[in-house]
Amino acid sequence: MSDLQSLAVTLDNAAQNAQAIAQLSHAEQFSMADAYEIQKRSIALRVARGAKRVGMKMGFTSRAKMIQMGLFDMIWGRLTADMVLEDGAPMPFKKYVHPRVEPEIAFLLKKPLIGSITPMQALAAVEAIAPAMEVIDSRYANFKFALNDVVADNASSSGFVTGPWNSPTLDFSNLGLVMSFNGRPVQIGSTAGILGHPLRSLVAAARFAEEAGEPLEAGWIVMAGGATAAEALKPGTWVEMEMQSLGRVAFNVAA
Ligand code: OOG
Ligand code: MG
Repeated sequence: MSDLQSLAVTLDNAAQNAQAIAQLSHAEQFSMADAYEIQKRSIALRVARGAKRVGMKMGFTSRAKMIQMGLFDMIWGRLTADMVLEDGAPMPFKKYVHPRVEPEIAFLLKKPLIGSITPMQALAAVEAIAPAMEVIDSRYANFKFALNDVVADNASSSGFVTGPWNSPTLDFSNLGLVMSFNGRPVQIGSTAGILGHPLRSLVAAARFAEEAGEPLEAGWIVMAGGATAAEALKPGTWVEMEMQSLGRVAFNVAA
């Protein structure tokens, strides 16, 4: 089998060139531990080029996402500064293979978190919460993958955008949300779709951080995971997500 480093390079190249590749698991056998090692190494290549680590994303934290992708275990990925999209700004479609968007909620941390913690301890580390959208873009052809493939591919991370930051003292357990394309609703849901309460996603993130030996740091953003299924993006689309009480976040898919 190819070594983990060469698989990391393959994925890093696919992401840089926006070129789909075949699922790694079709040609290689690798464990979930190997998959996270490939992810770690491929992000290290990005960081070596100057991309700063800015947080962590959770994946498959809702039934809607699990059912859409046919995978039923939580996963996580690493967020870097080059993935940040600006609220209301153009999103450069050409930099992606086949991007999709999903509504999420973002946590901004004011204290580090790691290990087995209670929801109360997780909340105490949150500076602010924001309505957010994640742009996912699998580096695999046809957006098809097994769990080890998608973990190696940094959980399809490619972009994220956060809206206004709000106090975490407001109850965000069940906030309605509507994601729309050019004013037409395409996904309707609630933050309760994320593990029944998005705070559980942050608790799980702290546990994953311990497994990886990489604490969640103050100043980092944690993306809680899609509350609904993801929608494919096309150029010429104004994408907006409004979340009850928290506000709205948007971007424009440029040609
Ligand atoms: C994998 C990433 C999942 C989420 O929010 O559930 C994810 C994918 O669906 O491509 O980002
Ligand atoms: Mg996501």
